[in-house]
Amino acid sequence: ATPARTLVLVKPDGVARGLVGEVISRLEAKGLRLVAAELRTLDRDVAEEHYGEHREKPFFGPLVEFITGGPLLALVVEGPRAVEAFRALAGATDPVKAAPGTIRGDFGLEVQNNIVHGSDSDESAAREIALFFPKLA
Ligand code: DAT
Ligand code: MG
Repeated sequence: ATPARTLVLVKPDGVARGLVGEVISRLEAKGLRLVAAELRTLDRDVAEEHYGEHREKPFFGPLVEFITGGPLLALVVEGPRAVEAFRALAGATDPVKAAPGTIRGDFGLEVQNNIVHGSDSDESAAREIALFFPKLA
């Protein structure tokens, strides 16, 4: 069977702060393997599609502005239970509540600017990988 895959984003705040190497180091050290990588600035329609589940939330507008506001690094990584493994490395959504030792817990202070994205299920991973890397899906 092919190993599980997940979509990881180093969001524009993480790229601007020079945390790309730190994030890649942590996921590689964990044993996850890079399958694809691309630095790009998202169009609004791709951002709205990516975060479609949050369309009705009050933070949706600011979230789309933030995620389209500068280059991000999109990664596909694979390994056993890749979705769960990367979510554990990332930590809780709110970086103040995220445990120290996690990416968000070590580097973040604000919910919106929480440095990384990781797909939340295998189904989300398949959808998000198809959105960012159509040739891989
Ligand atoms: P996660 O990124 O941990 O999967 P999510 O899917 O619930 O979290 O939300 C997507 C992103 O939206 C999250 O990374 C940061 C932002 N966000 C979530 N809740 C928020 C809130 N209450 N205020 C501002 N931004 C929020
Ligand atoms: Mg989510």
